[in-house]
Amino acid sequence: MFRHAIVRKPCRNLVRGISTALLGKPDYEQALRQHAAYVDALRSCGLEVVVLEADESYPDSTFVEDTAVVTEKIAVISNPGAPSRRGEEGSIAEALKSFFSSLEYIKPPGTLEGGDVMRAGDHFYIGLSQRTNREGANQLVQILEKSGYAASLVPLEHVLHLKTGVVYLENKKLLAAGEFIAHPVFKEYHLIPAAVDELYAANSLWVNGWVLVPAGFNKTRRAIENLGYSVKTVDVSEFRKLDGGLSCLSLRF
Ligand code: CIR
Repeated sequence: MFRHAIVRKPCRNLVRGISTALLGKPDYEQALRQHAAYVDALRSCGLEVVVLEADESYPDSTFVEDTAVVTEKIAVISNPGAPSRRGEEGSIAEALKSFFSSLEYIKPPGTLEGGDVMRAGDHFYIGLSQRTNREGANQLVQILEKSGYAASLVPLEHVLHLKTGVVYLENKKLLAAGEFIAHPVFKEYHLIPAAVDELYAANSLWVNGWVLVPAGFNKTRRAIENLGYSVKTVDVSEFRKLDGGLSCLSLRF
């Protein structure tokens, strides 16, 4: 169960964020409203949410998930692989110091973004992506193993981050899309495929028994409901324009 979340309000410079989505520029006011509703949804799942002020120096800084890997035992500050995102992690480290007496760090030449790290129980899957290199992933494996966790590496083919395409819904269930549907590394799990025309909905988010699903992806929402989960839909259309999804917008621990 999670008790806390850290989020950061989107900044006006959001429109300059990295994007491959070809969905147009995000609307800042709409992004602010959607972000506030996202925070409400996290609170309604029982989380205490720290809301950091926007940081105009970093267009993508609302996607805080990429800046750290946090569990009930450890907080690891990442070294983002995207040059324009390097430095976002500094203020996240400051925020995490209120919860952890010491922090771990991914150090250059290692790069790692938290979106590439999926926890399933005490096992962590780390995607090797354009953003997370083998050196960064290996540093994280060492830190995790020191704390009693296990980890394995998953080379990615098409997606931005591991959790763009696969998320853990607890109880041995994975919601997956595209390259992860028949991936041998996940064969021990019960796999729920996101609908083929709803790949974006693979980035849904389990929070304390609820599953947050992006609004507008009804087939995937129904598939998750049919498993017995209570679903909350949250509209994140403005963040989707920057390749971001529900998990990207918070650190949960
Ligand atoms: C980026 O390309 O870094 C941002 N525009 C989107 C980050 C999404 N984060 C995530 O999947 N964890």
